[in-house]
Amino acid sequence: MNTREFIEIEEKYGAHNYHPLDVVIDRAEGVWVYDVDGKKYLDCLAAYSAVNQGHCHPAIIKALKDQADKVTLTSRAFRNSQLPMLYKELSEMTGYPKVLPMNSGAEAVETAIKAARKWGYKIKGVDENKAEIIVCTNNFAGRTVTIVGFSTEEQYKDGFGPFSPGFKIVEYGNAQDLESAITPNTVAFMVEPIQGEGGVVVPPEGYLKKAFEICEKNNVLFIADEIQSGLGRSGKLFAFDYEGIKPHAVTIGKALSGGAYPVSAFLSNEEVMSVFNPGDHGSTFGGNPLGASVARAALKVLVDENLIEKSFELGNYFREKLKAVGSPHVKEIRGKGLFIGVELHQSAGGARRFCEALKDRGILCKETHDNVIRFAPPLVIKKEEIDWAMESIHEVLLMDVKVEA
Ligand code: IF1
Repeated sequence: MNTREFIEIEEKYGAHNYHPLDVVIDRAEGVWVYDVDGKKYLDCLAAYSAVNQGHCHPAIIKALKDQADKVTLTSRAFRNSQLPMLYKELSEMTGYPKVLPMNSGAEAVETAIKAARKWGYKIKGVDENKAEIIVCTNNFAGRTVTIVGFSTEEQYKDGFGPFSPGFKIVEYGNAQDLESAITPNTVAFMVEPIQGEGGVVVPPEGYLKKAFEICEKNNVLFIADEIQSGLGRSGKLFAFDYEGIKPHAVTIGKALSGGAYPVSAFLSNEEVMSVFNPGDHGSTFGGNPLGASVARAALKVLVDENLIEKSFELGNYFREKLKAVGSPHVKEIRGKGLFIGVELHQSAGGARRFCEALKDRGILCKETHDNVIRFAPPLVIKKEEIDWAMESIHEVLLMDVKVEA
């Protein structure tokens, strides 16, 4: 079957909750994906930073296959030989002494919300059911009803109410706004150190540090949502590392498994994690040996292949090349490491058509918030592959540009 035939079947039977590009991917390796017609594309989305290690990384796939032949799921009613080793390796790598494993990013975020609220009641002394959590404009933290309830994107909320109470929204990047929103009932401030879906928005320098200080001063948990920005994407282990802070808690996911299996986690300190007693919280697949084995391999690849440093260096290189195009369509080039957003002027006619044009040239990107093209390839990308892509990106960013006679 060809692309068109696959699309017809997908459109016929599938819910229309996405509007994907018309490319039907059949296999992938490293930074390259191949469609059913045999066409080859450079993947500049990396499954929203879930395949930082590159598609089908051999070491990760080997871990998946080897563990699949041993045991895949024990439930948490019993223990298994992979989870304690993931806990240890993750704790040593991140400096967080306690780990709670889940599957999707949203589940890690829901875990963070429950931990913050219970910490508020049991340790901070907030009155029962009065806990407030502060989040930011243009946040994206997942698709559960509670999480979309504090989104500022109307489409993510439309038709899904009623929503969970206890959330306040402040302007991203505005520390004063945060300080003004804090009350004695505030238990946490949850923030993406770099907003992904919000358009790869890097907050003003010093914002995260100031926000952390405000949280410390008010006995409020600072929770960093690093599900997309973390694990090397930003050129550091965590994007908050650029500000030299250590959040009280962190949510991770996506690249934690290198895209081979859903694995996420909530990381924190002994005090916060102490609020969870047996039976309080959990998940059928959370902490399963197959996911744990895959996550261990994925973290090892990040370190062994020096992908965090590569993201830092090649991200700077990529952004410099994008700036050098000097396209009048481009309003701003943002990002850190290989987490890059190119915001276009309204007059450019929207980012989607640029992504379509790039697809026709063998490069897969995703627009976000209408006018931003996101470039976030796997961190294993080579300099020469960026150079190859830049030839087409250069052309596309200058399309319809009237050259002065
Ligand atoms: C979709 C967006 C990105 C995330 C952050 C938590 C989660 C995500 C910072 C939840 C997930 C995914 C969800 C996916 C597309 C993608 C996305 F466009 F939706 F917003 F990356 F920007 N925190 N982001 O980015 O993790 O439950 O999905 O594992 O829903 O379309 P999840």
